[in-house]
Amino acid sequence: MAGCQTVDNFAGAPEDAVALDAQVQESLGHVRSFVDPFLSATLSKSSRSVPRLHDAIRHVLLAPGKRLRPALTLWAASACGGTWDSAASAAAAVEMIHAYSLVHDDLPSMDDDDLRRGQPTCHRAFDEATAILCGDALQAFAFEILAKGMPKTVAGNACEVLAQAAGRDALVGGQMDDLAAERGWIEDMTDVPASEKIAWLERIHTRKTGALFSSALELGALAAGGSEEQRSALAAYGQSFGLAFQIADDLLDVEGSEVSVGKRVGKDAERGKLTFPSILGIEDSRKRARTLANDAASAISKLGTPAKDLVQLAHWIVSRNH
Ligand code: GRG
Repeated sequence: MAGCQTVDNFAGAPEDAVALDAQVQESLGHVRSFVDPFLSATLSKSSRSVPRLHDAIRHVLLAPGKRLRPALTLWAASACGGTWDSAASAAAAVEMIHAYSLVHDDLPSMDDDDLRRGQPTCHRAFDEATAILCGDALQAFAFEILAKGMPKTVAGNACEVLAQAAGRDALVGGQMDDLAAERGWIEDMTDVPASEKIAWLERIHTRKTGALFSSALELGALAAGGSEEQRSALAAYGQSFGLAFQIADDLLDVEGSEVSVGKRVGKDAERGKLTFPSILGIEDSRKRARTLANDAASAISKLGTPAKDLVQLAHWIVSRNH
């Protein structure tokens, strides 16, 4: 049963797990076939004057990731009645921010990982300095293509949305909080009640992971000229989706295999890190993830058939094994 665990991992979803997996894999395949050539062409158009940096950027950006964030952007654009072409630069920009964050997260001074997306991390394939610069370049590049590619009337707004999601109160701040907890730079949480630990964990993940997902949806809606109602439905979807994704990611670290996940697993427990399974246990974490996936799907039910891919993705995200 490639790509899925069991049907009861996503109770409430409309199809059975195998069919859902096949459908979502196919839909994500369409996104990849659209986004990867766009990313590749965008990189080729850019300066090749520094071959090592260019090679490092290609190594990380074109690696076989799931392309979840571009999918959210393109599917949000579709859900608002827009075209993929109008949202292409936004989809690429969000993937660039994501790729940079993975490169920096994998560095020896952060998570110190050797494997990412089934291949050597950037600092392993090249060297640490190159990996730092590769992340820096990707971050700047994201804003360049967003500013150039979005309709002029919304380009400034789009840059603000992405900057907030990538910045000190979101991605970077969430990463800082995560490091602070791991390295004992904050008060010991051992005797804190479970409900407070969960609230704290949700705050970190909303910043570290959720904000970029939400910005991906918001950018798709902006590119498509979505209405206020469509945008607020997508924002509610994004909030539940982000947490569902994170709980599923924590579960994969406990239950997944390195081969299927494409990165080292079991490291949260090794480091005594606070995670949803370590606080709630496996079964309750799974239940919470399923409830969040259902909440995400309900939030966009009023968008109808054009939002079908987003609904399926929410259910799939909590049943996947990679
Ligand atoms: C370095 C500023 C900075 C931030 C790093 C991305 C991140 C923040 C940390 C990565 C560690 C981690 C496992 C975070 C939780 C979830 C996550 C972002 C998983 C990877 O995303 P996927 O599953 O990956 O969408 P692919 O490779 O499929 O794109």
